Amino acid sequence: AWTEEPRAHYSSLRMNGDQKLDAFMQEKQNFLQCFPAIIKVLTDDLEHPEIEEALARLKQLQTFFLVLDDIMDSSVTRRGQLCWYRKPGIGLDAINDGLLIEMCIYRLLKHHCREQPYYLNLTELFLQSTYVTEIGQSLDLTTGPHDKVDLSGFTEKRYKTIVKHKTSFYTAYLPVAAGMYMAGIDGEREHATAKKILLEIGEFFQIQDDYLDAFGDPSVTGKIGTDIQDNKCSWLVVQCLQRASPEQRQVLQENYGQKEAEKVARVKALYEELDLPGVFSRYEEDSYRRITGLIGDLSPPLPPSIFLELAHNFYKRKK
Ligand code: GPP
Ligand code: MG
Ligand code: MG
Ligand code: MG
Repeated sequence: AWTEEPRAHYSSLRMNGDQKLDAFMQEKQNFLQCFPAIIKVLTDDLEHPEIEEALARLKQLQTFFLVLDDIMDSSVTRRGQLCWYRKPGIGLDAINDGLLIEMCIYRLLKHHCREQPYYLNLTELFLQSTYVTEIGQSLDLTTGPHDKVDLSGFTEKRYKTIVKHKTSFYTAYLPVAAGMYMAGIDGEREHATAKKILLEIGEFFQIQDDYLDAFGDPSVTGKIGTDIQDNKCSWLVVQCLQRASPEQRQVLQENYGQKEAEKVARVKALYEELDLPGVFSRYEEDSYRRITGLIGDLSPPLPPSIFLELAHNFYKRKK
């Protein structure tokens, strides 16, 4: 429980790299052990045998934002496999699958938490997270349309707005806020404090995601980058524009937002010319320092270890 000393978290902060990996693998193992029970709750509907086929399909459960995001981003792989919509015989039926997985959130909440005092708060939190994420996804899509490259739209301010909505809220605030509600911490002040730090951590997470999209190793990240082809308002393009000469800006204008491999390679070469990997490295250090500073100012009942652990897990990740 949140109100108790979270011993596991404190101790993991003192672990070395290998021990941390073991602890992480163990947590992952624990989660995977629960997974069959989750699937069972969702798919054992003995009263309605006529929908059995639809429920059987759910056994291949994936996260709903990502199933839908991969369609919108024309992505190829996710978690080392073909994206769900690219699997033979699936195609755009994946839209319904994504929506169905979304509803599983509320079926699980009802099944496990209906009698709990925090049921309404949790339900509202998930609904609000979906709304905020969809607003962010909408900005993400319209800032980088398929048919027109308008570099003047790729500003730092727009970038931060997109990321706060499409990623930070559901990736960082949602899981911690859910734990807070379950531990009976439902005060506005505590949630505002937690949100401030978590939205920063979430921004850090998406900036890494954008960096890895161009410079990560797909065999490690499990996904092939698409941001350059997709004309995305990525952190890299925003940084590139801040540093580019008029000639370099012209190179970007001619090569960004197009699917040809040589144009994508030209954009990546420009990113290298401007040393964006070095810029990212320095940003990563600065941001980590700022986040740990914010965490250091926390007061009870919010335990710093939860936030530190999250920051540690994201920092220098390769996937
Ligand atoms: C991350 O963007 C944001 C999401 C996955 C939210 C999607 C929201 C929907 C309403 C569907 P991204 O496209 O950079 O992620 P990735 O790199 O993992 O594809
Ligand atoms: Mg995507
Ligand atoms: Mg996307
Ligand atoms: Mg991405």
